[in-house]
Amino acid sequence: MTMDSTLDVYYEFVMGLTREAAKVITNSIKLRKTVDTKRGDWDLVTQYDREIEEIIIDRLKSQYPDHMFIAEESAGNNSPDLTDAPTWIIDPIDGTTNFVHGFPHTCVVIALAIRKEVVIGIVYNPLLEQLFTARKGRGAFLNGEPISTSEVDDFSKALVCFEPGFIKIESMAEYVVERLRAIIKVAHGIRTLGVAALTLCYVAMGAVDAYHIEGPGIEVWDIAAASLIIAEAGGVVVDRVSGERVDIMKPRAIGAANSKIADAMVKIIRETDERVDQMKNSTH
Ligand code: LIP
Repeated sequence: MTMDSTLDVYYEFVMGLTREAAKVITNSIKLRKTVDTKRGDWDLVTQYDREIEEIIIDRLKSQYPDHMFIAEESAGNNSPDLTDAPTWIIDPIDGTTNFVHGFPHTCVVIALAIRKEVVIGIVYNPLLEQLFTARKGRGAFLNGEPISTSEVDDFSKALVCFEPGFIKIESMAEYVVERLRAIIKVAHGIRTLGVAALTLCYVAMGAVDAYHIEGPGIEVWDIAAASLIIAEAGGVVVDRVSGERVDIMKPRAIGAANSKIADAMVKIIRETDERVDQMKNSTH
């Protein structure tokens, strides 16, 4: 079998599995959930996150016993390692707070990395029936139709998504507030959805031009699948400090329709952070 046909077999298998696992979201969205808090009240887990993760890992393990797994609810607070082995990277429910509230922007996320490179990405919101998929080198799709990032290359015309929830963390608060203020001043508009993987896919489909996500608990499972989907749709996902391609294991990410928009966002955040550092130094 060629590499491509092996990937196709993995892809077909995991697509069926994603749909099956996502039924748990559909069936439980209106039910009362048992909600546990992880790092803070912005970082939640329910019994359904654990149930979906178990379904996905059990089925993948019995099909591919030599594959590795990095999954949100099994990883706990440990920073996982990514090796060269085929590794399934899973967020059983991304946007758990949305899920808890019945806000219908929540999804199952599965990526496969081989030799540390993401080769399959799937992000599925069963509530709005949005299935984003990509295989390396073969384009990005929404419900089977090809998608591409927007042509906006002027930041003042960009619709930008952002996660302000991390204002709750004292050490991040001023940076997040000031980044938000700076982006609002320059961009066309700002939105916040509370679900990293789906928002990155909105960049991939051209509905959003840039998205910044960074904070404790934002890990490889939030960005692995969608970073391939954005790349295959013609966009970029960069590190907000270097402006270079993001290291999926250290996601302080900017997803953007193109490099021009990504560069503009990197610059705004860098200048804002410098101002906050100066303010903090002058008050000490
Ligand atoms: C969530 C992210 C979201 C962020 C939340 C949380 P989870 O992931 O997708 O963007 O604002 O704090 O980290 O925990 O629902 O998988």
